[in-house]
Amino acid sequence: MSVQLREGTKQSHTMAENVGFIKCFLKGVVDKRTYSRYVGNFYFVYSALEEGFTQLRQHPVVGKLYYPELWRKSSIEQDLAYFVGPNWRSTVQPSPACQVYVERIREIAKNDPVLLVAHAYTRYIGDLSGGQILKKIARRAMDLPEGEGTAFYDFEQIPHEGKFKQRYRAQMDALGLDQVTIDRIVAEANYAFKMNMDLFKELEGNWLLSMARLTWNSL
Ligand code: VER
Repeated sequence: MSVQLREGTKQSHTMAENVGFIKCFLKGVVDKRTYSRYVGNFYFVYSALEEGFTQLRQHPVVGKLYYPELWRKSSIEQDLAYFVGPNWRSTVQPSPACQVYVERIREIAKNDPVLLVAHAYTRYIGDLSGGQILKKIARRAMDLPEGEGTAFYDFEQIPHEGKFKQRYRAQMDALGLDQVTIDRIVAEANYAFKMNMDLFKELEGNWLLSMARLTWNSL
């Protein structure tokens, strides 16, 4: 199943990398305001995902991928306290695309739990793969002091990201799922990529607005 997931989402991955916000981010163009919206939305996404895995830790399939060392909710809390301030809980809100994403995670956790595997794969394996590059870019782009605002990218309980990914893939392959279920998981992973792209596209609008504001202010 791990190979089918990788092959079956290749095109989505390329599309996600090509959304304007991500392209700018990769070039080191991102402001703190837009970035705090980006991590703010992920706070709600990971909260829903991690709540789902907690509720389903005894589930015969989903329970086999119960790895709290991957969880991002508390790292994102630290980053939001840095970017937004100590009262971030009263100001950070999920965007419309984020609400759709969170609703989907909650719905499948309740009615079709096996599909949660697709969501864990899309986010956590992605985080483990691109995380260190993105951390460097974020630090440089926003001129962040050492150890501030980048907890999202640090997996303190996972010393060897590559080895962990191998273990995770082996565990996915050992779930013993039939082809119909695997196909449904691959389709859900593509939907997860799409929902990520929708989040990024919303931010693109915000980013353009911030740039226009900056230009206007400097005239
Ligand atoms: Fe990707 N990714 N990624 N990625 N990624 C890799 C593997 C991988 C990279 C780099 C890499 C996303 O964006 C990026 C995902 C998921 C996602 C490398 C390996 C960069 C530079 C970017 C740009 C930001 C996004 C947005 C997502 C998901 C929303 C997964 C699931 C995987 C694992 C593929 C596998 O091996 O199965 C260098």
